[in-house]
Amino acid sequence: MEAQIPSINKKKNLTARGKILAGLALALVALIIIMLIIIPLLLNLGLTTIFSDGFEAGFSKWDSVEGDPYTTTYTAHHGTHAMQTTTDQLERVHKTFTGRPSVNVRAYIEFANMPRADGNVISILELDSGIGNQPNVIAGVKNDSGVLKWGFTHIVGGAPKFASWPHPDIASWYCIELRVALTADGYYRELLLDGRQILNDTYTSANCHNLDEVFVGGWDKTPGDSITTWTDCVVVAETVIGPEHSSWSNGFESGEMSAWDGIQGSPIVVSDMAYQSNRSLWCSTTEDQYVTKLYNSTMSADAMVYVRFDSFPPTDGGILSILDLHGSSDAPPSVAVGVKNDSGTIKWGFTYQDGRGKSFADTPNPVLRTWYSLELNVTVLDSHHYYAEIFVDGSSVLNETASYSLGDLHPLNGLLVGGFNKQSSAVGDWIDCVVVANYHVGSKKRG
Ligand SMILES: [Ca+2]
Ligand SMILES: [Ca+2]
Repeated sequence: MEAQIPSINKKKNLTARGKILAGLALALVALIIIMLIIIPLLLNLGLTTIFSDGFEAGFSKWDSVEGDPYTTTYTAHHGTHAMQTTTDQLERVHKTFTGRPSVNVRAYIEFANMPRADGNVISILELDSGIGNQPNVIAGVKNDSGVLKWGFTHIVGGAPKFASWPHPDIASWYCIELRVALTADGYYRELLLDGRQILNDTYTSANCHNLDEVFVGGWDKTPGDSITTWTDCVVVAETVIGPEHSSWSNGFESGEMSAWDGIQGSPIVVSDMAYQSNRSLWCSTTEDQYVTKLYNSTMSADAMVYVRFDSFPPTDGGILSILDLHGSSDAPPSVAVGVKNDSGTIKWGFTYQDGRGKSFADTPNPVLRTWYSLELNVTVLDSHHYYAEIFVDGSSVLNETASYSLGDLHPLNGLLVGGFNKQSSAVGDWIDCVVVANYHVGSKKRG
């Protein structure tokens, strides 16, 4: 009798195996059906990007090349190659795609030199319709009575137009984007820097057709005005593309400060204290002690550090600044973040702001000999307004929109880190894991 039990079990096992196989088959069919649904959806999502190229494989992705542009490893925004043009002639690459009513083209561009004389221009991006050449919008830079301006350098049947702010400069990568979209009676054109609009208008024009051509490079109408440019990271899409994420970081692990562009006072790299790995920067601020770094120009920057206090400002009203983000050559906006002794309570806050007084958060309150992640975001909103926000350990503790009236604001490209703007007797702090980026960094765990 007992011998039958295994055979019954065997039958049961076979039945169970059959059920499992049937289940697997059903799961497989379901998976295939799901994939058949999802893959076209994913392809549809991908349709917003029409074309992209970073010049890592010559000009193989482009339909045609005019003049003598070439790919170089001299500089690159991403990867190892960029396109170089040296233009007193037409030097550009061209691509045709399926026509659409609205198209954006974004590229990173760096100028070695600029239009030299009043009225001279250089063109860098073009979107147009191959049918009848309407619309035809070209973006670039003009020398306007000695002031360099981004704008629409040329338009068939219409006037060029330039943004009064902000101004391009040499030796910095710019994320410049041109958008053209058909309207009921013409088209809309827009110029964006780092994904932020700097110039736009609408243009009335009959006989407009879908946009189906893009040109990228350096060309202008001024003979003898030889201008070298580097272009990289071209994307053509149906929506706003914006900037690529980019960042720079330093944790003082080399033992010195050669990765930094400047040193003020005498901060030192120490090996007996670190948030991450073995070393950090010690700033014993009987004087201003800090390190400085220049990064690529951006309309929005985040700086994040880990900071640990050895001592706080001992007297009421005393301040210690730790981080500052600012424009080129200390241009506005300049925003500093640190701590203040407010009637015996230590508070995080803005220790300095162009166009705005100091302000501090009631909570949270820092304590001594604890590592904090401290992040500052500054975003230039327009020529006279910027936004600033402070994050401690990943949480927002204070934010303000500030108005600046003493001239124009600049895109950001400077960082200052350490112990400075001290308004009381000696205090000290350690700094580690510095990151400056064009996106929100957020606190990271000790690694
Ligand atoms: Ca590249
Ligand atoms: Ca370190």
